[in-house]
Amino acid sequence: MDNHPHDAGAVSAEEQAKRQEFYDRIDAQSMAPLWERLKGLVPPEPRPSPRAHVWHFDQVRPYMMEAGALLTAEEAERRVLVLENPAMPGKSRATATLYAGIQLVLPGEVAPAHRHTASALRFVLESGGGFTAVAGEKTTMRTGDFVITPSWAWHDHGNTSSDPIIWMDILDLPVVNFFEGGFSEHHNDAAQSIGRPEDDSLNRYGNALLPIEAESPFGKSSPIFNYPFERTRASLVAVAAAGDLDPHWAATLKYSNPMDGGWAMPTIASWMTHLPAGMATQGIRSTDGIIVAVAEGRGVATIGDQKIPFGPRDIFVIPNWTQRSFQAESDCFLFCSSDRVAQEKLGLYREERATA
Ligand code: 1HN
Repeated sequence: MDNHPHDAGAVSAEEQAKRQEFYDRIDAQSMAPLWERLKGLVPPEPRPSPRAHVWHFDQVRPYMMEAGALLTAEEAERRVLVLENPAMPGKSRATATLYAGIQLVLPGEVAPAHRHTASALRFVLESGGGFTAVAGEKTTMRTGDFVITPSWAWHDHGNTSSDPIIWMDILDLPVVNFFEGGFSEHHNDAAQSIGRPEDDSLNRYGNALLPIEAESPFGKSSPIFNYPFERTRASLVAVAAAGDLDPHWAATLKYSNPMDGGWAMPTIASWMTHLPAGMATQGIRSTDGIIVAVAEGRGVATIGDQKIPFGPRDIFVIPNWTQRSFQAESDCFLFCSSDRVAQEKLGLYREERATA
């Protein structure tokens, strides 16, 4: 509450010293004066901790391969380089509320099975055909696929192809750890046993059909855990071809949970935006901090007063309550994730469109 209408006036040095002496005494009793803290506790508008930042894939990839030569996926448990927002060093966060990293699984490797209450998503950056197994079912991870590991689901990754697989991980760890409610455990076997055909859940839940007595196998998370890029891309191309381009959102479709029509995950919102070549969007800002991975295309993102040129597989951060707009040099497909779904559930989400 910075915009205080009442000016309390100046305080003499003597009064100030007296107050300070009081603050020091109550500090010893684990108490503090709210009037000294109020401004920081209730800012008039969001004050983002993260800053806009880009990791260019061409620069990141050699470090991934170097990590690949240093240790095996099994040794590392997960061979990941954390994408840490430069304004929040040591926090393992890309935005205020989301963890992000880049993971490498080399041919023949296994990232051993474990589970945790944190939810994870993968966005595949480069793949000749590695896979993940989730709760007894395998799915091949192809470039551009959006893959979910629901809370408390056993998961291991493998790569039986002859090429490395590289993907971006996003987890809700900062949220789970804020509540200090997290659990995790290791599986007895490196790779869990597979009990169903590949892509069984996509076939049952992913064609605008549901089992006649559908019960959500993953609780609040979508029963689909691979949303193939091929399908998402085709839908977006059709939406753009129909002329449905929002000035701020271009063509944007959210990944949804077919059980309830809401977001695919309970804590992380994900969507894909398509800008046909030449399109420039108008500014918009929203209270969610966003991580963007470029599935296809080249362009420039304007984030606050920063211009960030991007190309395929680059990853960048849009801080909360910071104006964003995009300019597409070629047809762009942008994968985006944020804490929007959590903010919506808590009644906190707001957005504001710039007037042209
Ligand atoms: C995790 O389980 C994975 O399963 C990736 O691939 C990154 C970062 C922190 C905690 C758990 C994975 C992770 C992670």
